[in-house]
Amino acid sequence: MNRPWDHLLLDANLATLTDTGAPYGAIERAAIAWKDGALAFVGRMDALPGKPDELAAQVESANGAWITPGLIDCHTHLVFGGQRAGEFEMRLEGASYEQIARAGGGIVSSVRATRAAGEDALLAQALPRARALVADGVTTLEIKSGYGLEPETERRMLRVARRLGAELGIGVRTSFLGLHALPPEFADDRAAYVALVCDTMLPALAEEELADAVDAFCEGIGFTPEETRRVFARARALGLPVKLHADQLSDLGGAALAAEFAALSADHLEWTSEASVRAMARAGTVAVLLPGAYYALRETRLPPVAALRAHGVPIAVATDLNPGTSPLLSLRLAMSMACTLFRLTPEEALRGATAHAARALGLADRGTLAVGRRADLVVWDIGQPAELCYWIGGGLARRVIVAGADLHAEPSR
Ligand code: DI6
Ligand code: FE
Repeated sequence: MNRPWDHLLLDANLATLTDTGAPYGAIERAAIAWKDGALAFVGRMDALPGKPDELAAQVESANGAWITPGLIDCHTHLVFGGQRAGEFEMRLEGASYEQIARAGGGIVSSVRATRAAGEDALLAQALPRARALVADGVTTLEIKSGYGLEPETERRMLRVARRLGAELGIGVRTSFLGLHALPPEFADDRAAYVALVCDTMLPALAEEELADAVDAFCEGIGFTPEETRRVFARARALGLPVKLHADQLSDLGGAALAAEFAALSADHLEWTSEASVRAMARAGTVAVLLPGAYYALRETRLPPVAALRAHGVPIAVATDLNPGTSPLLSLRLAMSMACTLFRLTPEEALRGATAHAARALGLADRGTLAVGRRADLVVWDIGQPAELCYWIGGGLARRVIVAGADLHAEPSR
C-alpha cells in the first residue's frame, strides 16, 4: 500500500513553540509524522486524516512523552586543542580572566594547543564534546573558529567543524572568528593582523564556503569597535552575515554596532545599554544569552532581560562551550542557568534553545514543530516541559531524531 508518510508517532504531547495559543505552543493528545526528513503532520490525534496504519509505514506510540524541536546550540567554540583547567585553578586563587589573558594565557594558550594539533587530532578531541551535547538533545550546533588566528589553522578548525556535522549526522553552522585575540606574532602591529583577516582569510574562507557567518570578540581584551567594523564591512561585502561577542565585560556599544550591520545576533550583552537594545530591536538582531560564561567567571552584572522583553528582541540561550570561560557540555544546563541566574521563564529558555536559536543562525527550516520543517525532534522523559529547565543535569533525552532518523536509542542514564 502506498502510505503518505514514513513515520508516525501517536500518543505524544508536543511543545511546538508555534503560536497555538497554549504555553510552549503545546498540543496534547497529539500525533506527529514525517516524510523524507520533513514534518508532514503536527496536530491532535483526533485530527489525523485516516487510520494510522494507512497513513505511515512505521507507526509507534510515544506513550504520552513530551516532544520538542531538536535543541539548537547557536554559540559554541567546540573545536580547540587542549584544555585550560589550570586557569580555572588560577582564577579560584584570585586571578581574573583579564589578568590571565594579559599575561599570555587565556585565548592565546588555546591558540598554541590548537595550532599544534593536526586535523584528525582536533576532530578526535571535539567529538566527545559534541556527543555530550547531542545526548542531551542538540540536533544543530554552531561552531566558531578563532583558536588558529592564522590562515591554515583557522581553515583546519572550520573543516573539523564540517566533518563533525557529517560524522554525527547533525546540523553544523560555522562562524569565522578571526578577530578573537591578537596573535602574539602581531603584538606590535594590530592593523596588519586586521588587514590579514580582511584581505586574506575572509575572502579565502568565503570562496571555499567554509564560513556560514563571521563573528568577532569586541572587547577591551579583544578588538575595538573600529577594527570590528572593518571586518564586518568586508564580510557583508562578501555576502556573509555577521554576529558579535558584545558587551560581555564592558559596554563598548557592541550590540548597537552589531545592529548597524543587521547582525544575526549579538551575544553575551551583560553591559548592553537600553539604546543598544532598541537598535537590536529595529535591526531584528537576536540576543544570545550565555549564562555558562557568566557562571564560570562569577560575573554579577545581569544582561538587560527586562529591556529585551520590553522591546521585543528575540532571546536565545546557548552554551558558549569554550575552554576558557564556559566549559559547559549541556545546552539544557545552560537553559536551567538562564532561568535561575537570568530569571528567564522555562518557556523563554526553551524558545531560546529552539526557535530563537534557529533565527540567530539564519535558519528558517527548523526550531519549531510545524509542517514542512525538518523532522528534528527530541522525545523526553518528562511529565511537563518546565522539567527541561528544572532538572540540573541528568539524562532526560529518550530519543534524538534528526531529519527523521534516530541518532541514538536509549542514552545511558
Ligand atoms: N567567548 C569567547 O570567545 C571568549 N569569551 C566568550 O564568551 C573567551 C574564549 C576563551 O577564553 O577561550
Ligand atoms: Fe563565545
